Amino acid sequence: MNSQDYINREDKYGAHNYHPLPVVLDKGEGVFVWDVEGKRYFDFLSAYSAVNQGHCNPTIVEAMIAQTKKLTLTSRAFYNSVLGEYEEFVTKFFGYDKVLPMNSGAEGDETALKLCRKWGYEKKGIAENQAKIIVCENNFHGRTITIISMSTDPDSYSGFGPYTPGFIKIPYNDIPALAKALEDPTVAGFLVEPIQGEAGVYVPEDGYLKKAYELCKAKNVLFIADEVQTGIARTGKLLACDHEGVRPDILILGKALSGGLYPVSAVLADNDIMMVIKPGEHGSTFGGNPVAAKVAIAALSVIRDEKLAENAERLGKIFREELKKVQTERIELVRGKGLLNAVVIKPMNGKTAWDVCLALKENGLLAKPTHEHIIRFAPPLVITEAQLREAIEIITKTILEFK
Ligand code: IF1
Repeated sequence: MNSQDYINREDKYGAHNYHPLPVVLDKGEGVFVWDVEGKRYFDFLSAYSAVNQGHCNPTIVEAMIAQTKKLTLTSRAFYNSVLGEYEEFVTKFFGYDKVLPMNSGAEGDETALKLCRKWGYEKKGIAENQAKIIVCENNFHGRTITIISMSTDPDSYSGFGPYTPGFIKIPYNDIPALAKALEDPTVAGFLVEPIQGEAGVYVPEDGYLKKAYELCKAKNVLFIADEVQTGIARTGKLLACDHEGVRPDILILGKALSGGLYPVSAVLADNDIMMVIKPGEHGSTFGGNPVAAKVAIAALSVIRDEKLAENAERLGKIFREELKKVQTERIELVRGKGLLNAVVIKPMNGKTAWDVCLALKENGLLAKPTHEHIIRFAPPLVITEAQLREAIEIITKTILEFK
């Protein structure tokens, strides 16, 4: 079977809810992936920042195999010997009293929303069913009905109504709009991505998160950070909120929490918030299972031991500096933090970011367009400076092909 055969089979038997780049991957190691024909590529998507620790990271793989041979799932009807170890590890790692383990990022967001609403009723005293949560335009928090109810992207929400009420949508990176929305006393929380990923790696102004946090505090509103994509060293710090010294009241993590081996997500908060959820009120069959617990401990240990935040910070600067030097009207803008970056391409002669990504693939580098003319560049954080410079050469050469 060649690549086209694999693509045809997916096309025939799989739902058409994606439009992938035409490459069929078969193997991964570190910053590289190989297609079924054996061609090697730099992976500059990292499964949307889930494989920050590199493909098939041996430390995480070993931890997973060992636990898989011993005990994989008990459900939360019983205790298991690994969950407590993970709960202690992850809460100390991020500095919170408690964690609530889930699987996907969307489930993490859903958990945070439920937690926030319940806190609003029990602690803030909001009248029954009146709690509101402020969210930002162009957000991306996942695909469930409630989450798409927060979305302003018609591709995400159109045709899937009726929607969940209780959200106030304001522009991102807009402090006056937040201040105004916070005047409503039924507001329980403000949910925000420290950098908007899907919107095109949209980095807010310096000080935005700090100011937003302070405004929330003044109104007794929970500051909820969705760090599913930005967290776990991607932006050059453990959390993107760390850049501004902001400690979210509720922190949502996913993706790289497992290094891409397994769906693992988590919601972290202190006791006064987390303890409003009582037995039977929330959970999931797989959440906090022994394999996930061991995988997450290993994945976070790799981040710490291999100093991946520091590497992302240093190499991210080189990436942006080098691409800003490239003399071409094709590149409109380079932006990002750490190794979460975007290049805004000027569409010319009908060629879009998609065409550039196809050419990048031919030249041995995989990246994904977001919207018509933005390309996200986010390699695994284990990338070395030499590898990064080689990748920058491929990107530069490719963009210059589009004169
Ligand atoms: C897809 C985007 C990235 C997320 C944030 C929660 C979730 C995500 C901040 C939900 C998921 C994904 C999902 C992926 C594409 C992707 C994405 F382009 F759509 F926005 F990364 F940039 N919060 N992001 O970014 O996590 O339930 O998927 O585990 O194919 O939909 P999930």
